[in-house]
Amino acid sequence: IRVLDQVGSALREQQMELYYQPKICFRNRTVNGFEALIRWNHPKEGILGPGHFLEHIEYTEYARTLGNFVIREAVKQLVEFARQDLPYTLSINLSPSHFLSQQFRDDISGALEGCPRDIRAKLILEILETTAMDDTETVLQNLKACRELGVDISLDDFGTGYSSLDYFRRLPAQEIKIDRSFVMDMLNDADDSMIVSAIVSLSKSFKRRLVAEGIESADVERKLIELGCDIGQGFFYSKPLPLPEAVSWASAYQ
Ligand code: G
Ligand code: G
Ligand code: NA
Ligand code: MN
Repeated sequence: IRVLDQVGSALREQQMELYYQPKICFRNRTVNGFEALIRWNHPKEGILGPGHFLEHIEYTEYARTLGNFVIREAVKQLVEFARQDLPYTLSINLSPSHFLSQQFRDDISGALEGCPRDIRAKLILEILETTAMDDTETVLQNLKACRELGVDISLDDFGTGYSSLDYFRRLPAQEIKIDRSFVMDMLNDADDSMIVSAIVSLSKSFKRRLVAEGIESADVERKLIELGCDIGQGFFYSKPLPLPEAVSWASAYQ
């Protein structure tokens, strides 16, 4: 309860901030965009990651408050990228309880009101594979609403949720993000490596863009490129950074 109250006041006092982790397009060797990750710039504790507060606000009104903050920040940033002629996409994470709520559609369409379609097309919503499988009717409606707005859907932590292939093919998701647990150890663990290969095949068969997260070495990167993965993300490139640093990192990348 204390954490809850603190998160509420942190949002009001603008202590929440997005950090940006670059995503690399393997084909062009360019920065495709960033994943925005929430940080709490705590006046006493310093920078706190989501592990310190996220689970405490899930299923409370603050999940929605935080979600709306993140959506609006991301849209603001995409407008700024467009103004500077920067072609970057921006991926955001949404909490399951917010995404699964009735209010979600109004929240996302409200945040995108007046936003040109080419800018909306740069926004990617990361939905946990497990969330996408929940309460299918609302999920499908909300996913459809996002697609009508021109926003892309990414299935995050893919491989951890046991999706049925039949359900998977009906999900309007343009991107799959292989869970980092499979990527990090894929050169040492034959099972992980086979799971990554299977997900690569699946993404190709269904023509979904494939992102690998948790890349920590050149060897893993090389293997993923060889397998045919599209986009990479991980500490090998950069950790999540405050916006100005992320933008300079990206403009220096080549
Ligand atoms: O950034 P970090 O590795 O600490 O993130 C830990 C977890 O928190 C990740 O699973 C990530 O998806 C989640 N997360 C990060 N930012 C956000 C956010 O803005 N909203 C939600 N709901 N989850 C987030
Ligand atoms: O679950 P999700 O994909 O949203 O998690 C994203 C989080 O994963 C980021 O907040 C980041 O801190 C963490 N992360 C990003 N790259 C790496 C990596 O290469 N290795 C590890 N261990 N964690 C990473
Ligand atoms: Na994510
Ligand atoms: Mn993930």
